[in-house]
Amino acid sequence: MPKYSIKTVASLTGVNPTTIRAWERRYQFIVPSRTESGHRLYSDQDVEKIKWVVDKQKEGLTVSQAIQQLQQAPEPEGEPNRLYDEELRMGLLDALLSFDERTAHDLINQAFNTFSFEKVTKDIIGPLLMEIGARWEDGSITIAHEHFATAFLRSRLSTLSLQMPLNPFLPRITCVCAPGEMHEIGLLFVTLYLRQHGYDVIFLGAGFPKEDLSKALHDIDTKCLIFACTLSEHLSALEEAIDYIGKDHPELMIGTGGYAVSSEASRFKDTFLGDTPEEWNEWLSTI
Ligand code: B12
Repeated sequence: MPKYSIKTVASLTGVNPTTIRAWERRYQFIVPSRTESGHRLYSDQDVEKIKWVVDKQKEGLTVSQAIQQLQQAPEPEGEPNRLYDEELRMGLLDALLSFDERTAHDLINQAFNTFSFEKVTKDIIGPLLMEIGARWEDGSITIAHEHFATAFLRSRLSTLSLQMPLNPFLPRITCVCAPGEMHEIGLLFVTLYLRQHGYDVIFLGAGFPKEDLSKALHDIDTKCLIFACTLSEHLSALEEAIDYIGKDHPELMIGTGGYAVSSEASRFKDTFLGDTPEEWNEWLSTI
């Protein structure tokens, strides 16, 4: 829980406030919360991270080397973290279902501060959205709650890739939902996974008619098009789109994925990327 002012952090770590602010701006390895009046508030984890950098500097590492090591450090296993991610997930769900955007920002900052991108998407955001789906289905929440939650998560997830460096030797990929498909968060997870691995990705989001997509692809210099489909009722439209675009862009590699495709994997055996990052990597290596 955020509780220390920058002055207190400076005295706890021996790093002066100007340097702490500079490290935040340059490396984004800590994202403090804010008080009502906008003052920074830091958590115990933030203080531990700054102390880690100071110790590594004493061992002769530069600040950026120390922070890189910190971000690559494996997630500490065991009970404290599982409880902490559960606490964060429940807190974030409550905040989103009570339309409390400020608390939701604080909690998702803490999540990205404490855990890797993979863990936050897999163990916090994914299950949270499943819970929202179940509550919508049993009528305990409205579609307005679902829209508020997804709009918030979509905007926070989209900003993540700003920090992800591009590998110019990798092909550009275009990601879009199947025609008629509006579930785009799963595809956004995949897009962030690709960007984290250096791919330049054009994210087109919710589905639209195949004719418009095919026309636009003449303006997008891309080697690969990846479709997402969550609802089985959109699978026929997806097959038509793959056929239509395949004829108009014979050089384009087309991939598919998502809940509905995964449930009928044999029907999409020529294009299905698989269900796990390992299977995605194998498919990507064939582009
Ligand atoms: C958010 C949401 C919405 C939002 C979507 C907003 C947005 N911008 O994305 C809105 C409000 C628009 C919506 C609308 C509808 N929804 Co809805 N929705 C959901 C909800 C709550 C979360 C979906 C989500 O983001 N999950 C999190 C992501 C990360 O999980 P995921 O999509 O499965 O993705 C994972 C994998 O599948 C995979 N993956 C996903 N995409 C891809 C792509 C590739 C290429 C690859 C390799 C992998 C991959 O990786 C991801 C990470 O593991 C689900 C509940 C649920 N159980 O999922 C219901 C749910 C999917 N919706 C449902 C329904 C019925 C609808 C509506 C028909 C409701 C209505 N009557 O209006 C409409 C249909 C709209 C349309 N035309 O598509 C049902 C579907 C039931 C079914 N038939 O299967 C669900 C299951 C709710 C429920 N419990 O009944 N929905």
